[in-house]
Amino acid sequence: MTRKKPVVVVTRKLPDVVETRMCELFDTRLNVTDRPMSQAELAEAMAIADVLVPTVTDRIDAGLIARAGEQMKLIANFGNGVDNIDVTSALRRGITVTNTPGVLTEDTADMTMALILAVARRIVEGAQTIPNGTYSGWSPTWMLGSRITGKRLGIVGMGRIGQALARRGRAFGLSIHYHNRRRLSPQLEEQLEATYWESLDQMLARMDIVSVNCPHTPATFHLLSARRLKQMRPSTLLVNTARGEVIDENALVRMLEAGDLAGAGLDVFEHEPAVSPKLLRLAQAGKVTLLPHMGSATREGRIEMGEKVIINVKTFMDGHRPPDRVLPAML
Ligand code: 8YV
Repeated sequence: MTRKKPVVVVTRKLPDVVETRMCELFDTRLNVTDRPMSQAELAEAMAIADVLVPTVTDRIDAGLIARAGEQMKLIANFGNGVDNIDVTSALRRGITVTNTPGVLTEDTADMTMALILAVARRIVEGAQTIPNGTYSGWSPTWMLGSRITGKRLGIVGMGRIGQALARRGRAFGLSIHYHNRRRLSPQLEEQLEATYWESLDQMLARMDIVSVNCPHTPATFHLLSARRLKQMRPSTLLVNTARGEVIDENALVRMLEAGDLAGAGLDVFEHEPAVSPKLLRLAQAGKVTLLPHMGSATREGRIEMGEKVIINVKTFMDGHRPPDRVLPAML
């Protein structure tokens, strides 16, 4: 007897190769238009699906989870961060949640390093002078940025991505400092040549560059609050490729406007996809570099994320524990 294939609803367009394999394995409902689904459409999907495959652009909140059909058993997030999902409500309702860790580590660390370089060396501002016609030739005092080598990099959140950034930072001659919920093992600290700061405030006050690499959880919401941002020196550069919510964005804008912070590179925003008009003005003035949440955007990475989703769904549907189960202790 053939077993009925599980109904899997995928909320956004995924790479073709991923979609094709999902269609072979499951009763997969694709979103060929790639238009983000409304809350009503998500509710309809969750009423019929055995498995939902959402992305960072879907808000799977307690209300939606409460209305999910009895058959709905797995939310297999296409993404590492799960702050778009009310995991506690899902688990309480007996729905397993999985994510896609590991496969976007190196790409996101690359983009973080690229943002650090872009902000410190004014790459975007400089590149724009050629197409906009304001470049008239070299000058000894024009477009000067800050040297990277020899500076101190403070990493807020020393998980996989933080560690991958630390390795890149070392190669660029930065000295590595970090703050994390848990201190790394002495061996790993030695390998990364990293200095641990139990006090985030104290670390912030001493860094030349600060990079946010922690997930957004209730405990990290506005971790870089107005008070904490003020600990930083006016020469400090701040980079965020994690989640906008970790920084009090209004407070950050005020500091940049006042010249209390030298610059910022942001790949994520507090009210994504909306970007504050004040940040746009700061970008026009060359004070911030803004990217459209593209930290993990490589073709290879997206395929590997899809493969992880497939393994999680298949393993779960075969009655085993999926490899990337999200547990309450991780939140
Ligand atoms: C992903 C991300 O592109 O995985 C994450 O947590 O922030 C992104 O890099 C996105 O989440 C896909 O859903």
